[in-house]
Amino acid sequence: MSSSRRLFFALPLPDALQQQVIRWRADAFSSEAGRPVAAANLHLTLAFLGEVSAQKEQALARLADRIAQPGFSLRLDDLGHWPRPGVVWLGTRRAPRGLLQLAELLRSQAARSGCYQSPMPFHPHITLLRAATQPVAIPPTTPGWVFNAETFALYQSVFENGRTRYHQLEQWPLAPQENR
Ligand code: 3AM
Repeated sequence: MSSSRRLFFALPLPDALQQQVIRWRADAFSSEAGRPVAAANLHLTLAFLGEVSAQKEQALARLADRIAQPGFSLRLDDLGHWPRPGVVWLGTRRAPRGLLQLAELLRSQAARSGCYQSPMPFHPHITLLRAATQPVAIPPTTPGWVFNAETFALYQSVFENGRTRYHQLEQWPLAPQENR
């Protein structure tokens, strides 16, 4: 049996924000629009790693130990629909520099460790609905919550009993925010 696991780095959503998002989402989208992502699975992906061996996982986690990036805040004021992957997402019109730097660092460490990185530009987003392949009515505005990112985490994606679940394997603090 292979010991590799399907992994990614992401920002976890604080519990209170998870709850706000799912309450708002229930009103904002019709039930036919797509399959809602479970509250506990809401996250903002920083770097997708793919199938990773135990040895490479350890190496990437030890590199993450040395990251000393400051935390940052982002306003969740953008919404969109990508019909091809069938994703409805919540994002930001102005990605803070700290977010872009953290993603770039994790992606370049992943690439140097041999994890294929998509050439598509990084578009920070929180997936709200999946299997949204038909046209979706996107609300014109979002509640514009502010997401204070204070940690980032390594997740394993597990497909079991017909459902994908994300298990948080390890979490790292971001340094106190600058300019607050
Ligand atoms: O929920 P989001 O969209 O942020 O889309 C997958 C999900 O991100 C993404 O990794 C996250 C956890 O599964 N993902 C899956 N396969 C991918 C790939 N081949 C991928 N991202 C880039 N390349």
